[in-house]
Amino acid sequence: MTKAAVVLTTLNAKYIHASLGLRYLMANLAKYGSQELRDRSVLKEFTISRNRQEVVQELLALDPAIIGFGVYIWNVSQTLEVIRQIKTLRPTIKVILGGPEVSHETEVQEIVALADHVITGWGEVSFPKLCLQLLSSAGAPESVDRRLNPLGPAKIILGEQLPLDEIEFPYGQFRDEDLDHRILYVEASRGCPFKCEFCLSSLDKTAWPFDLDRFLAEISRLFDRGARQFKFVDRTFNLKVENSLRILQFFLDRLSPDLTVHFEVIPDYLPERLKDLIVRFPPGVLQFEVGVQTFNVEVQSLISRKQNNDKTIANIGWLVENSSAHLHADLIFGLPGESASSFARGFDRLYALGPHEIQLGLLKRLRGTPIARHDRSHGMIYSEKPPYAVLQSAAVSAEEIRRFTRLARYWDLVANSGRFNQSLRLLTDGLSAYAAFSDFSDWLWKQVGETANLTPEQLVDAVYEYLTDVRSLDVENVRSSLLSDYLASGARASPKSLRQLLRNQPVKLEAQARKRSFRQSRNKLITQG
Ligand code: B12
Ligand code: SF4
Repeated sequence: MTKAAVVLTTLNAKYIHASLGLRYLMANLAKYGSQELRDRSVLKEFTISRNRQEVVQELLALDPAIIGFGVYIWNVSQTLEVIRQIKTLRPTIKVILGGPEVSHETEVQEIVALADHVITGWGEVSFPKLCLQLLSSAGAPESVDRRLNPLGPAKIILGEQLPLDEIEFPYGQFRDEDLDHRILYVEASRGCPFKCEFCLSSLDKTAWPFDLDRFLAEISRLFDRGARQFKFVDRTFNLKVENSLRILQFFLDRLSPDLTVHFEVIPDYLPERLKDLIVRFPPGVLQFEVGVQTFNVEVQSLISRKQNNDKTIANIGWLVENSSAHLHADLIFGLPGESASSFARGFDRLYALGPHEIQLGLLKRLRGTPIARHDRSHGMIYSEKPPYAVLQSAAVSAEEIRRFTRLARYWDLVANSGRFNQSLRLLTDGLSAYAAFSDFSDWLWKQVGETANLTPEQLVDAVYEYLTDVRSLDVENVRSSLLSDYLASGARASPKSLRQLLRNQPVKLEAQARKRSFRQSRNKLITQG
């Protein structure tokens, strides 16, 4: 080996997201490569908002022979720019790509064309092997190199998939700084047995669990080092109930005031034993992301999503009523065959159950996903730019999609923010909560013409104006619910509509206490994209 430095890098969506994939790769460099390879490799993370030139300079300053990039839907455009500059400035550096975004449709991607190699799928075994190959041929005399391997490694390499127990865990790679300031992604199982066509995990065919004793020993070490925010990336946490029970019990035995544990769950499977354990958790600890996506049975069957709607409703209702878990339920707009009115009906069913947040997502055509088979039959048109959001379908027009996108943004600001808990009830009052909120959203858009940069005070004034002027609700009633929401949110400025009331409002200890508890609960929220 002449130059042995390997840099593993990625551009995370935000600083709080620490890359789990790259830490797996780092952890397996010695086992599937060599100790020397591990000793001379570094992990370097950036965020997508970092200046591209600075990223390039920092990478080049490490003078590596190989740079491995983790490529995802949120960073592919920025990573492409970085690689373009690196290839111009230092063409001898070998660029290896990996990650879900470059694991499919490699033949049409500009980023792939620029790279030297791409490892599709899992990277733990194939990446170290490829690095060793590249480094040894870089160090060997030209003639020897050519004789040993006349063509060199292939450009597109299918990542080797060993049984999970042969893979080293990544958790030792988290530094104390990560534990203190970032979300810790952890993984008790990989893959998903379901086939929802919009989802990349539908290609997995099955889910593989890690050995639970080994896994929990790792999590215990993280916990002892002070980690308190865990986010499980398992596609379906409640798939294998024995494992779910042991994981929940693990955290129940370690309850502490700042502990939060986030799981993705399938909504229609909640056996009694699981319920019995869930109810034992105090508020603030458990966060469940419940993928509902659609209640329309025809759409479900079209996209191969198996979901029992009655059980889904019963389980979400049960969780809201009986547990302290924070529920975050997801719906997708724009699925093939789903019209705006069918989506509205689904929303109303979900809203009536009272989950703490409803995440309104727009359908995306992820590279490699089977949903593409409906493109013709359902008139699906997607953006060519990441994240490849749907622009139009036979069931929803482009204007309906734009309208939904604005609504989803306002829904985040007003409903999911938790800042308008009482006033939201007034805003959604009507035969259809969705239609009522849509009306507010259309009105707000006409007034402000933007969905970003709205301060909490502007929103308070807008809600006030809408409810009193447009809906003609009783002024005092509206003011009192807005005031109560505003004080609970802990905001300090003074919206016009509440100025008089706020002036008369002594700074009460009670309000300060509410402010603190609001902040605490917001801090606990780990939101998912
Ligand atoms: C954490 C996460 C996020 C985080 C971001 C984390 C970050 N680092 O910044 C947040 C919450 C922001 C996020 C957002 C979104 N996400 Co997301 N997210 C995930 C999640 C749950 C976990 C990723 C993970 O750690 N996996 C575990 C590790 C071990 O797997 P891995 O990352 O794939 O890494 C392996 C291989 O890919 C490979 N590999 C990785 N890097 C490298 C590098 C090299 C050099 C090599 C050789 C190999 C290699 O080796 C690793 C080990 O085997 C996955 C689902 C999942 N369970 O994987 C979805 C997932 C990655 N997200 C997905 C999607 C669609 C989104 C959203 C578009 C969702 C939305 N809102 O509609 C948004 C994007 C927002 C945007 N700005 O565009 C898709 C992937 C799409 C894609 N092509 O990248 C996934 C796979 C979900 C799915 N099943 O469809 N997400
Ligand atoms: S949406 Fe959920 S259940 Fe469906 S394939 Fe993806 S991970 Fe599995």
